[in-house]
Amino acid sequence: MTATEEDESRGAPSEASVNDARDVVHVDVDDGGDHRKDDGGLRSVLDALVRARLEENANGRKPGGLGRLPQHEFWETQPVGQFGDEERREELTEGPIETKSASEVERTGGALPPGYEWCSCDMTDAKTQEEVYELLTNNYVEDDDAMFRFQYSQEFLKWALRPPAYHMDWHVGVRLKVTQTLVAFITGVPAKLRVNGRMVDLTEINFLCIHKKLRSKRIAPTLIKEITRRVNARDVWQAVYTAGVVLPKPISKARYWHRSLDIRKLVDIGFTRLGSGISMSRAIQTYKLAAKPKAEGIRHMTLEDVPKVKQLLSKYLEKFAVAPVLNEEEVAHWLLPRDDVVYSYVVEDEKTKKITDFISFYNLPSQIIHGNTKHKVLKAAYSYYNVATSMSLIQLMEDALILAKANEFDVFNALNLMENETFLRELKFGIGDGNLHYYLYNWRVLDDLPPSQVALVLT
Ligand code: MYA
Repeated sequence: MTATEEDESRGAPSEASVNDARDVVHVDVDDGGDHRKDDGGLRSVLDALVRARLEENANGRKPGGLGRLPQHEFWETQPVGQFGDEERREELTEGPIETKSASEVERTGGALPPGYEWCSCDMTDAKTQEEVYELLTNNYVEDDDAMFRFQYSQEFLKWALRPPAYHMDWHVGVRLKVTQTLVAFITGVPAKLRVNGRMVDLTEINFLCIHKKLRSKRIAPTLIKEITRRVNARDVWQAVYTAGVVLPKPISKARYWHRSLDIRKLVDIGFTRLGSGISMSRAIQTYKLAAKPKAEGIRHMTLEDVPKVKQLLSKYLEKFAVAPVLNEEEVAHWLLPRDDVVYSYVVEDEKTKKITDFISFYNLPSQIIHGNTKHKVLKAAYSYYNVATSMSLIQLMEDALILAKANEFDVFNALNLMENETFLRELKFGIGDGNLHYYLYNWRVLDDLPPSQVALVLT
């Protein structure tokens, strides 16, 4: 734990908790629509058998008997790094795992359960935005104890899903045919990534979500195959994504850290516990911050700053093995301040007019699932990209905390990516309880990367 007086903070909602239930559930999405039939429990019987076999294998009771059963029925069929690759490292090369041509791509989407159909979600349409918002608000990522669930705002979703050159057909939905209710979602946006010195044009995959009543029915692999098909159809063959769950096979494992800004509220809602013998007044004192940032000349980033910020950030990102490659248009999209979505500040040298430092964080609230009338939402700031050249990163990030507090955030979250380890303890962050794994699709990386070599923050 850190030098602060609190115990471990809860991690950001992680999807680990919601993926394990394998039992069959009746489908009833309150829509009056054409429902997929339950299979009378056959699936759970099969699952139990598979589990028993996996346990036997794991316990080594049948050495060499039936051979190894797949631990990941779907992921072991995909062009991704596999567990055990390290044992045949000599035979493998870094880069694409398979090569195909656009002519091999299927022209239509794969089969969905009867009664469901594919759609593309038009994120310029207010009704669609509302539907996506509703699906995610009720069904997206929760923490392991189901206390908090991410609550992306509609403005945030527009920002995250409509970067320059985005494709509407990469915003994939599944609807019930009869009622048109949106019940599942997955998205891709175009991006460029530098990976161990090579440029990769790819898609960033995010917002994989299946309605709670349709879980554990192997719909996720169908969604993933469909977005893969749509991305391949545009001649793009690689993807990057993050997840709390462990899948074949992470290229890196990062951890969330949390800096309390409103300790009273965080304790009230069960996000944080005070260490034994620590009084609230002492904790408040510990986390107290100045009312105003300390850096001279710090101000909001503006449109005119875009070329200079691009230069500063691109140069900084060269240090890392995995980093986004952004043009000016993308810098403007991702980093210009947007009300209640993304906050960005620059430090400008008065004499030279150079931009020397840069701060950014985004606003991702979580619903307090069993919240009371006093507290319904946890307002969390997430560290995005930060560059310090005229001061230490510690000094710069102290200003980030001050600015987040001034904007009424309750907590400031940061991953231990890039050079973040240099300020986390010093600025009284506490370690969270969940990992965030980084993955590449159809791109092999021979050696796992420490999070300090990863400079990609996905929203
Ligand atoms: S991460 C956020 C994920 N979302 C949530 O956690 C929201 C709440 N949970 C849900 O909505 C569901 O539980 C989900 C799974 C949808 C997650 N990434 O249908 P199933 C595998 C990848 O029976 P369900 C994000 O958005 C699982 O290991 N695979 O399961 C990035 C199993 O496969 P295998 C996952 O619980 C997404 C299979 O699915 C994940 O009903 C990146 C079971 O399917 C996960 N987070 O639904 C997606 N969770 O048997 C990959 C479970 O093999 C993109 N699974 O272990 C790949 C690149 C595609 C584009 C390529 C272009 C070239």
